Amino acid sequence: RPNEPCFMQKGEDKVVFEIPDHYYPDKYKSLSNTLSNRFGNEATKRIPIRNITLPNLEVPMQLPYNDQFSLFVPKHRTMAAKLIDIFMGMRDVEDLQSVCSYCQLRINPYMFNYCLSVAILHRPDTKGLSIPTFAETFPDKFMDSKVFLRAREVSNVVISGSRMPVNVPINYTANTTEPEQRVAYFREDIGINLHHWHWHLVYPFDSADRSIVNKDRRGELFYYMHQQIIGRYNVERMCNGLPQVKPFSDFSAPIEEGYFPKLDSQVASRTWPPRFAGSVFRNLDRTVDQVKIDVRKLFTWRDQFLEAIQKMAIKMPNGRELPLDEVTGIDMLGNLMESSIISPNRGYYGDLHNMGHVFAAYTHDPDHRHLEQFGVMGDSATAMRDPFFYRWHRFVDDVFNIYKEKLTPYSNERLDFPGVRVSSVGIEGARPNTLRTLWQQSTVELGRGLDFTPRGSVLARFTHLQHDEFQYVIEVNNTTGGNLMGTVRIFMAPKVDDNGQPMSFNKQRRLMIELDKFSQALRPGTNTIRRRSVDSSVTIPYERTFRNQSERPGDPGTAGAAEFDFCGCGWPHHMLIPKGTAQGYPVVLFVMISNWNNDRIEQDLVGSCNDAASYCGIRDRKYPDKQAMGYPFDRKMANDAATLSDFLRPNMAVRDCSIQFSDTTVERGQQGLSERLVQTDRRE
Ligand code: CUO
Repeated sequence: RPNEPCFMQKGEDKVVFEIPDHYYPDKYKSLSNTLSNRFGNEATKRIPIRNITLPNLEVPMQLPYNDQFSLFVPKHRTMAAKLIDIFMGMRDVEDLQSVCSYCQLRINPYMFNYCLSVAILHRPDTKGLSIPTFAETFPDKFMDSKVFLRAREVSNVVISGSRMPVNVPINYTANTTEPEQRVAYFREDIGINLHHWHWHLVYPFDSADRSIVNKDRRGELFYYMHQQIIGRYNVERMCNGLPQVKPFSDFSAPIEEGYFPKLDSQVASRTWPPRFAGSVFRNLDRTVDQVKIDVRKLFTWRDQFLEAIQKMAIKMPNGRELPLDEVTGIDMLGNLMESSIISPNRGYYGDLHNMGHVFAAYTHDPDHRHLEQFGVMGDSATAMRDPFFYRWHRFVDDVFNIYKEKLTPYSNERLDFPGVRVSSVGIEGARPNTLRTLWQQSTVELGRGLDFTPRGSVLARFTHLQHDEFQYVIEVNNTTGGNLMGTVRIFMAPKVDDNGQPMSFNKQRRLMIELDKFSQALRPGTNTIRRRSVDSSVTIPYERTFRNQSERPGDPGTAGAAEFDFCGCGWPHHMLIPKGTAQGYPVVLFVMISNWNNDRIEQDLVGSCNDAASYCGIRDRKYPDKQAMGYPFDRKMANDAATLSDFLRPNMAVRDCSIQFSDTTVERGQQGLSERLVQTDRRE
């Protein structure tokens, strides 16, 4: 916790860290005795901190303690990379703990938290260690600032233990005059923003240890995970009568969408700046952030991408050309676009995606004359709140899509699984082939991230979308006479476009959202596959998104540690299914069974976080599917008029379904079907 040296209180535990005197910054030195005696005789545990030769922290200390920290600002990235390297380089956990206790009062808390999280995630001796969810450490990044005022009142008036949760309203950033507000429940969903923050934690931009950055198919996953976000957002918009999001491809055009986040930074004691409707990207010259760049640069970089895709080859720093082939092309483009230190040629293709975030984050103060910090687009924990996030990432996705459209459409051979016929797919729930969505209220602990006394638990109650759990039922016939292994791929897309017209395959494929993917043994003859929605390879359960320890039995530090280890990346399960409409929103459910022998990656998955692999990959492993991400919808069909039914092969099936939204709110735990299925253990 920022501003709080050398002790920690969790439940009944009162822990004091015995910090070497010279670790205290000057302002705390005179207090060191008082601080280390904070709990007096009540201290339940005293942890001596090892006195070590401290590394040089000059670079990460350049960021002022109370400033905001952005992964998208190149200078911040460099400082963070240095700190990550320091944390990664510590000999053992005790030395790491020692350097952390020294850093904690000196290094910007956001940067400290990010770098320590990256290190915990990547050090062999800290894997499996539980750290508090980001929403608990920095709740100010995820909810209305008024909540903290009320939390302060509550904690002053009511003793810990009998406090009622503070309510976070579902709609607080605009009223219904703003059409974009119809999808605020998606943009401002705490779980979605946590997923995105986690994703960028698992895939950091910069570090001297390239292996942290250079993960298997990282660039391709950057493309695919964000492609799916845009697909899901578009489906959500269509459910709410909004057109699909428009790409932001003319960098000199005004941005129609304004955004007023109503977040306050508890660390910086500042309100996050808004962006007024009609703002434009302006040339940046901010000495504090070492950012000096013209908007023209974005056009140049974009044209260089388009040129590369047109030639299907990228320029390398040595002047040679490297072909964009169908296997590694998207990975190279993703790395160039993002970009991270593994970009094959940052000098030429620049930093297009990151700088889009930076331009958007500084429209209100491009030269720092008002001493303002960046807007929500500048932080991976908050960016998805802003409607502009989706316009920017739609542009990014359009560039990738130009490349994907140039690939030869999948041949029959690449799609079919001879001898396997999927005769039907359907949904089993309260009503067949109908998905029900509704609102649910859940709570999250704020106590940890609140910087005021008296302490103790303060819960915030927030409202989010939820669905009734269901099962997919797939009937398959294996006519080969022998045993087979297949990969079951389940997607969903709207039936009709924004104008109510049937869609061509080439339009619909970009709205195909992945729901699940798993391998499956197929006996000779008829097989009935039942698969529960809670087992999705896309999502993680609520408990993991929020790591709401108070709801879980047992000591997370010992028994059941695997449940609590640091696998926070994964689409939040409560957002698996789009909202639908009160009348029932028509969607098509698609299933394909491909030949596992062509898809499989030989690797050992024991002990890894592997249940949200579709959007997050698997920690320390290869992406567990050899096919291109998004297969079979990542390429177009040759005939622009063709529809999904023209695409179907015997190993595929579709079913018309409908998503019925009911405008009621239930408390977590009160939702019959959903809870029953969630509570059965999803890790067999
Ligand atoms: Cu995740 Cu732009 O990459 O926000």
